[in-house]
Amino acid sequence: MKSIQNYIDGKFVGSERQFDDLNPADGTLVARVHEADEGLVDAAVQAARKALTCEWGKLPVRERAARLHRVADAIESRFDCFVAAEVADTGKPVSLASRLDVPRAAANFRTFADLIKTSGIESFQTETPDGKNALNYAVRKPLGVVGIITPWNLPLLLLTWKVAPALACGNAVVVKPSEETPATATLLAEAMQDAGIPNGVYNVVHGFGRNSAGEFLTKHPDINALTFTGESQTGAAIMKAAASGVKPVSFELGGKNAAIVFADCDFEDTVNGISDAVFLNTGQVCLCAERVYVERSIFERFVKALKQKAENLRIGSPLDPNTQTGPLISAQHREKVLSYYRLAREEGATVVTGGGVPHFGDSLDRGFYVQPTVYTGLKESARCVKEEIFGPVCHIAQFDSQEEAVAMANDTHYGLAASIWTANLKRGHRVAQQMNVGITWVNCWFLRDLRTPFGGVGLSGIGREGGMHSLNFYSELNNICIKL
Ligand code: NAD
Ligand code: 6OH
Repeated sequence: MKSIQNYIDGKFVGSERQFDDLNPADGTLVARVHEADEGLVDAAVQAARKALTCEWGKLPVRERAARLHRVADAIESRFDCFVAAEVADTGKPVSLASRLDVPRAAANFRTFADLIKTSGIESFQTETPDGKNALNYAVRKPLGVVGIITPWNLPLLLLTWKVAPALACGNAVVVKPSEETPATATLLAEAMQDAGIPNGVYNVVHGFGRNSAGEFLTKHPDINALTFTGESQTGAAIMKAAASGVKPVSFELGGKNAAIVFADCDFEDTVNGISDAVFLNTGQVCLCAERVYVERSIFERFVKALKQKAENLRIGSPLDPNTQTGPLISAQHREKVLSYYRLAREEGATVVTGGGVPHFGDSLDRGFYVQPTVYTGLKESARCVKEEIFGPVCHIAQFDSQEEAVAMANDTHYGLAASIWTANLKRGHRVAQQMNVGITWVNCWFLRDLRTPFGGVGLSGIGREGGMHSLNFYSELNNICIKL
């Protein structure tokens, strides 16, 4: 049986306590995972502290950047291993892991390696009261040891989105991947070794949240900052842990994202775009649109077209290159999604399509699949319209005026992403600027430029990462004022 170990100070470390890593496509055992106890988490933090004062802390920036490019090379040279590990852990289609997750992991390292070499810092010539001058400039220093906690939906993509800028800024990290998807974090350790990243710079501890590696890491006094992607409630718990040491936090949390479709949109492109926005990764992307607002004159036509898209999605084995939709991550998450499918009916939804579990007649029936689902007819106050479901499901409502659409889209405690679909770009700009979110796409969705600010407002997070925003979070600036 395959086993997945912790990675501490350059060594793979086992532990007596182990837990199962299951394949969501058929419920089979992928590996036994070694859970880090408090002692191992402490060893990882201490290894990271030591690494800061050794070789890594002294490397010139260009050499640090070169090694991060080598991490990207190492990911690319192990491309098939990363894809296989991510597919087995998440159940996502092999086509998706190959085109999104693994290439993005390499791109994350390349982007921040290049950025740290080329980024400047502001300076000011300051007039002084005695009629002379002073020069102000800032220097960038690492934060220290960064604790990184990540979820299961895009495990390698989201982990490297934080590890890459943290290392580019000269920090050492301890990462705690989701208990559901531990494999690629440990595989990344091998890429780190190939790339000559010194021992202790990248450490992995496996385990759960409360009373396990996640909580031990967030409470550890020698962590200097915490960055987290996951549920809003978990963010609140981590914030409490960070409060006692007044540690900086960066949070990318949940969403209940809206898409607004105007009658003048390019109909076919929009149906394709919304289909992706609702169903990609079986709806398990924080950016997914679970609320779709469509202008009345095209409402019926749009609902029909999205129904057809949902029914034509090829659901099946993640290993089949033609599969478009895999299972949900776990039996527990499927129960959560199905509870919303039941609730939608109770709340008076019209089931346009789906709402249940598909049947395959083979081993996939033991997997955690649900049908892609579209609802209409719910009140805006319905729980299914208010709460994040995190499955392949959306509710479509109609609107008459732009103002009404904007008001409905913004009527949420979340505020991660929105998308606007219209041929009228003037309106696209106007509506986009009224969205109460961190990211708005016009005539596209999840189109990423890694230099742009990424994050959410309200329950969707704190802070922004991406480009300079990441460098600013993962470093401290020391402003130096020199009287001339
Ligand atoms: P989760 O919050 O349950 O778990 C995320 C991580 O936190 C896991 O590693 C888990 O072990 C750890 N954890 C849980 N409780 C903890 C605690 N008390 N202390 C320390 N660590 C703890 O999230 P999930 O179910 O893995 O992921 C799904 C959620 O993540 C959804 O809400 C989704 O919207 C959100 N998400 C947000 C973004 C974003 O960029 N905004 C991206 C991906 C996922
Ligand atoms: C959430 O599930 C997706 C987050 C995506 C990113 O953080 C990114 O950088 O693209």
